[in-house]
Amino acid sequence: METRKWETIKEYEDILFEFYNGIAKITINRPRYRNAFTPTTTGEMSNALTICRECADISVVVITGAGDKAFCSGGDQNVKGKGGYIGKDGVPRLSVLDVQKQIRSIPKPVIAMVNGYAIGGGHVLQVVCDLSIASENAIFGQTGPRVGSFDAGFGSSYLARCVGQKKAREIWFLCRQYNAQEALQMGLVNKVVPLEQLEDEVVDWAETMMQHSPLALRMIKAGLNAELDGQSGIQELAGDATLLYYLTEEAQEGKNAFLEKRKPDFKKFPKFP
Ligand code: S0N
Repeated sequence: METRKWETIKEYEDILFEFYNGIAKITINRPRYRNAFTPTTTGEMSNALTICRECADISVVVITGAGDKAFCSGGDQNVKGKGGYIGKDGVPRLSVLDVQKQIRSIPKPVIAMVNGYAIGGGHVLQVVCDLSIASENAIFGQTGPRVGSFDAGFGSSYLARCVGQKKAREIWFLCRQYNAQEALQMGLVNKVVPLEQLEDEVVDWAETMMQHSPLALRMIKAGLNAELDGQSGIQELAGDATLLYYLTEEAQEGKNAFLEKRKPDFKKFPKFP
């Protein structure tokens, strides 16, 4: 196992947010509760993901949990109230949904580094990541129908895209737990490694992707999402197309002509077959 020096990007209460060689690592830091999340946790994750999106030095995002027992055990049942999870302001929220949307829409690869239990809303978190690498001790499953909750959004529909409709229904209806090898076989994760090799493996995958064209990775992510995400998915892909268009001389000609108060000359630009 390689020792690497992760630098703190920003201090938070419930998460660690660190940087190493182009990789940002968000660690849910509540091992006492198997890294269950509260509105504070999800609010901080949202904030960190916004920084990951904005910061050009960050190429890949890794999400994990502190310790060697859990990735995340979902919503903290101690603060579950009527209408959602009650934060310090006394307002019930389901704010992990915002985190899920950010993970899907950030135009950079997000890797779930699954280092133990990924259960309930914690399991959905690993499902929505672009790639999942698990340690041999990782355990996967949904508990919703047993504990009075469910995720009928990405946690069901995207899960079914990963493992198939029958298996997704089994996972939700029976609330069983699956070990890492079973998760690998059903397409829930990309790779399983011994716990002590987990971070090395994740960093290796991140560094491999960082050798590739960031725009190509961005477009592939947007394209894979667009097929599933309806109009919001198409909006992401279309936004990327607009970004690329703005980089062309053809788009510059329109803007320049307007500012120079002349007619644009678009005839000179090629019409590719
Ligand atoms: C993870 C499990 C299987 C680990 O078992 P293990 O190793 O035997 O440890 P325990 O002794 O059970 O736990 C150690 C201590 O940690 C506490 N703890 C564990 N999980 C939670 C939790 N989720 N909330 C609060 N505390 C937790 C234990 O209580 C224990 O504490 P002490 O020592 O004091 O006894 C096992 O722990 C387990 O099954 N955990 C519960 C998993 C669960 O049911 N999670 C909730 C599932 N539901 C959701 O996540 C909500 C869905 C959701 O996120 C969502 C969906 C759609 C829209 C919005 C939302 C949203 O909620 O925001």
